[in-house]
Amino acid sequence: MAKDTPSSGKEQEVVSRRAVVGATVGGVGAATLVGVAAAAAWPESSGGGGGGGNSTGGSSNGTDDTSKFAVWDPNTQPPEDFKAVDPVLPPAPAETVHDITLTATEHKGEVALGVVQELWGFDNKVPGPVLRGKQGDQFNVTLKNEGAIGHSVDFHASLVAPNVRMATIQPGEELPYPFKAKHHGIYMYHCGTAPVLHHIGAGMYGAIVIDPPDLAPVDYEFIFVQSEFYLGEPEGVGDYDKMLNEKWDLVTFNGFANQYVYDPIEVDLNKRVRAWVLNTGPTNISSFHIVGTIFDTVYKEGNHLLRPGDGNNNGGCQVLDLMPAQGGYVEFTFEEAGLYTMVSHRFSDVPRGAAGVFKAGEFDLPTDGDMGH
Ligand SMILES: [Cu+2]
Repeated sequence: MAKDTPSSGKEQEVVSRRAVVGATVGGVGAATLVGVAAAAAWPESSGGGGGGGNSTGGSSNGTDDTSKFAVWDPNTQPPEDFKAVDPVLPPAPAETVHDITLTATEHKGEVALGVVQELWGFDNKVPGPVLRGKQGDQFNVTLKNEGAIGHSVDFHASLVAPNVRMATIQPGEELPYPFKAKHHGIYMYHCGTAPVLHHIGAGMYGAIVIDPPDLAPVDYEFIFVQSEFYLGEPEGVGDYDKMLNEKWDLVTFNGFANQYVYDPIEVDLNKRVRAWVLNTGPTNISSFHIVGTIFDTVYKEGNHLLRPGDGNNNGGCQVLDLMPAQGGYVEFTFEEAGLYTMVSHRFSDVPRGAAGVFKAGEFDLPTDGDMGH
């Protein structure tokens, strides 16, 4: 189980990455990187305001009292020792049979600097643990409910009878969910208990990666799960009326607004990087883009759309577009030393937290903090 999660045993790696940032930029902190990497994209204020979210015009979230909701101030500065969730995706374990226990719980967690919500999740994580195997592997999942309300799990990577395997179980119960991963891809899993929108919106989702048989070796593999949050009261659960009305407050990669802006991902130049991306929604779209790069390889929903040598005459891709529950990967290299901002190019989501930074190679930070993007 533990070996299937990207966050296990990675603390040291995070620490060393952070140390390199400090050494390289002469102790310039995460707050400076926020300004340098995203100055033009950041609002002076608002963006995370209560009842803000997707402004589709006219629709009400059903309450006049938006003051009760938690609010994220996007100008909040991270502590110097801020550590992002490790985005490294470890390789699939050698075993072909994966015995996995997933525990459904409710817990308190921070989704943006200073914003704590009651989260419904798997293994006390939002997103839940990343699972990985190869095409043809057997997954013997056991769902345990250690929460206070009914939950369930729905693996999009499985071919099973929903009324049997995806049944809601009550607190204290458990349910076996065995399946064979017959089709490769990056799939969503989520709680399917009614109202599903509320359970997913409160955090009950995760990714399972089933490697294609011809997956080429790369220098770095990362995974980014995009999801949006609909802030409820401070330390309360996400607001269901906001979810129904598509008024999200935060858009995050791996469950925390701007975390890779505060704690950039370090890579060497001219190395091949693969970024797996899954959009778990529950409702928003994703338009994954990295400023200053072109993707030369794109895999989406079980299919290679672009790959060097496939006869495409050096075609390039700027965005991996993902509807809710879709996923794929892109590959690219950084050719010049610098800071490369990743975003969802649905740009109203950027001031809501859908941004991150890759720090490629060694360089001196500019002093005026303007990247012109
Ligand atoms: Cu649930």
